[in-house]
Amino acid sequence: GQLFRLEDYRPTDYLIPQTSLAFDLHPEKTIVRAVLSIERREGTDASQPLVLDGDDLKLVALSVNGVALGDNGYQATPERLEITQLPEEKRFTVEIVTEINPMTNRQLMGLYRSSGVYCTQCEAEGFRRITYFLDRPDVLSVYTVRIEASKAEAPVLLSNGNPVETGDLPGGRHFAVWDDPHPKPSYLFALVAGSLGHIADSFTTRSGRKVDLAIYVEHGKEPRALYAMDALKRSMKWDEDVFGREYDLDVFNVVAVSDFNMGAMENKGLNVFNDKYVLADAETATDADYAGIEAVIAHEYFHNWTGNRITCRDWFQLCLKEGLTVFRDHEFSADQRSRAVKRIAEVKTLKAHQFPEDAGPLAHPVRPRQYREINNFYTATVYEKGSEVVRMIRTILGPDLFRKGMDLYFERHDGDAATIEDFVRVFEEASGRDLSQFALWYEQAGTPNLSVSYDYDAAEKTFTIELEQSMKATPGQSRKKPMHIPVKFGLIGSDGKEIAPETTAGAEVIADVIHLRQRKETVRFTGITERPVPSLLRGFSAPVTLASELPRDDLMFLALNDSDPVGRWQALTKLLTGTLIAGVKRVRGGKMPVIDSDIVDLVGRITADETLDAAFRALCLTLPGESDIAREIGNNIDPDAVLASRDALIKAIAETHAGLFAALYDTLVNTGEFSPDAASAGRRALRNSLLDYLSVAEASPSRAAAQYRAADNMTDRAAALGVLVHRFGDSESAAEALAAFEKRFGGDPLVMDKWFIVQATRPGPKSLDTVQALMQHRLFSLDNPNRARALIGAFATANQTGFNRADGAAYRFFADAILKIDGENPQLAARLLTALRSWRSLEAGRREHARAALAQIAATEKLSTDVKDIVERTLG
Ligand code: BAL
Ligand code: ZN
Repeated sequence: GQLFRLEDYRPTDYLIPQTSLAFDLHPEKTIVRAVLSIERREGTDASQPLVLDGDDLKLVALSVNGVALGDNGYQATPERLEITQLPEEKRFTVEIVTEINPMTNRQLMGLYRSSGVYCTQCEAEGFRRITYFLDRPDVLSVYTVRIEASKAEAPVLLSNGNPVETGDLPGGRHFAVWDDPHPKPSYLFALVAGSLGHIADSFTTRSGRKVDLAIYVEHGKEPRALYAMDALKRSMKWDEDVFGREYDLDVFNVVAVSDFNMGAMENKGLNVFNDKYVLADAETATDADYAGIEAVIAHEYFHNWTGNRITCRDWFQLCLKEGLTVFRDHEFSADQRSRAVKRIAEVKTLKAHQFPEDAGPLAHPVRPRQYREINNFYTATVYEKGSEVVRMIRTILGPDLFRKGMDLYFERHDGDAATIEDFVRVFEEASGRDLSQFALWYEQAGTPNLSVSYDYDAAEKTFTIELEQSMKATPGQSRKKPMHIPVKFGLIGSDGKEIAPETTAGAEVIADVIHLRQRKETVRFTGITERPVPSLLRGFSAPVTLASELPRDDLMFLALNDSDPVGRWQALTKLLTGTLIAGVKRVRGGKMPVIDSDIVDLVGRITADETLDAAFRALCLTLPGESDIAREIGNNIDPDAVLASRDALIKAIAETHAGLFAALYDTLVNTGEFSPDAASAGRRALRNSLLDYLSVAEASPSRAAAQYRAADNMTDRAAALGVLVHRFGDSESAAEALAAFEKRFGGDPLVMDKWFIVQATRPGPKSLDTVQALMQHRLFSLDNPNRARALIGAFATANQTGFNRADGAAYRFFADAILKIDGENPQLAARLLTALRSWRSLEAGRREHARAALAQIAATEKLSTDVKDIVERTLG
């Protein structure tokens, strides 16, 4: 594949101010007539050809200013249309007719069919699979769209913007016309046509514009869209209240489809969703599903301003819209739920997905400087670390100057295709601060490590913190410059209260933030009358790893006393990780892990503390996962030893606290009707973590089997099933629950994904056989992204011992599956393949098996650009 580089950016010679599209929809032969008003840019003359992008297109007709072009006026291939015979005028019209086949489109890019519904996905470069176009985000156009289809097959006809006209046509066909007044790049184009049910509602914006809202779903699933609608209205209100952003069209439509590569897509006025992020009710969705729906509905809605009104100049700037919009959806969820619990969940996600990316062969800056396949850059780094960078800007500036900068961004760049430089500049201007060093966060890949040491001088009453930052080399970046790292901190006295120093000297300290800018800096606090316990990186104020020489007693103290819940959780996690890693070492030496009874006690104390949020206690009770432990170990990983160490600690905690846990389990039982609110979800989360411990203590599946039978909601049902399959997989109870689940939900593939996932993630080497058998299940299909992710994706990313079987059999199976998927859907195949990105940190035997599987993929002929790019970078 071709290498695209940021420094090669240059604007187009031609613009397309207006685009008129007419679709004549037929399953296997859809005709697209595109009328493009073209404008030649100042300084370009008619000898400069107009070169349009295509992908797998068939040109049917081409004319310029109404006159058909002869063969010598253009050159067309499926990938490119070059028009050389052009008029002298500055403005002219090009009319292009293409023929496409939605039925055979299994890449799910461009126009395709999902369960009989026509739908589109154009980001990043799918529009060129519909018609020839300047398919890049800096070409903004006003679209009018006419859709014609069989009325029986597609009674619903939707596109971007506002509805203009509908009518019947001869032959059982009908049409609709949509007009979107807001200039937009082609990646935001959307069309949906099919037989769908819907729910309708409305929202009145603060300036009084009444917006009709609708969510379209498969017939019969309408009630399952009600929560998404509620989340949408809350999002619209929140963006007005918190960012001053109002919606700008008469309608806002959301459509749920069952075949979708991404979570959802923010097309202007017509968001298309993976049905996983729309459909929910107590019977079929877990609390995590509800939270996911709320977040994704909000995310796509928020893109209307951060992404659509202000878009990206080029795809290198992807984080301009994605990092910012993730930050906005995080803040929304924090306001709707528990802020602390939400923040801890974000930190867990970042560490689980982004840190390994930053530490491995696929590491890239938040704003990459080069790519071969842009689809491979919709990553945790661009999204999650991109959001952390925006959060740090707010931490550095404070909320008021941050809002002032955002207001300036919207005011100055509305209607623009902007860059990261534009974004950083508005905050510099709003605050008068110099953010040039801070901007390195966009340029340098890798996770900075902070080494911290402390010194208390009782005679001088001074407390000194020494901070040193370092960063490992990443692909293409061997030497790194020091970064501007905002370290939020507190000094805690023995009474648990914050100590306010008299003076500070050394590194800049503003309020409760240390601004680390040099490689090594010292902060000296005076007037400190007792040795304080420092809490560093409160709220996880920067995406860094922290190597602190804090003694164990201080960590214990912080886990119980830090006023920052994130700080408490970080201290506890540090203690747990330390003891778990010590256990792994012993297991590998053929010994039993030594149980640290202080830590076991600590977990009990936090669990029993009724003053704490149930959701927070559930987070504390959930030990670092196997992949978290592996990541902290860093190299020479033996996943079996990791599992053994973790299970030993779970058993010790479970047996020590069985009485407390059993009593708490009973008091947390659901009473009354199911509600997905955060407090109720928190109680369920705590009760379900207790279920796992109690089942281990009781060494019996009975409690989980009883919970499974009694459950009146999916959260409790799925949790019970998880315990049965993961802890007692060979038992009658597990088999019965699996059969009952299949009987109850076998008609609903989306719900059955949970059934695939729970089996794919059963620890141990036998799970490979299970996964292979499930590939033959009547509901399974490698062709559907949700199914493939549920079985293959969950197995590869969430089953450390099963996937990393010592004999390498699972890697070989995985490589075969990736190659099969690549034949249909390269984007999906490439994404799944990233599961092998940390192969170099495995112990030698597994490492060699993983390398061989990657090499087998790399040696295959006819790989997609997507998979080729990932496999080559992964092998390095
Ligand atoms: N723009 C792709 C899907 C999303 O991030 O919203
Ligand atoms: Zn997004």
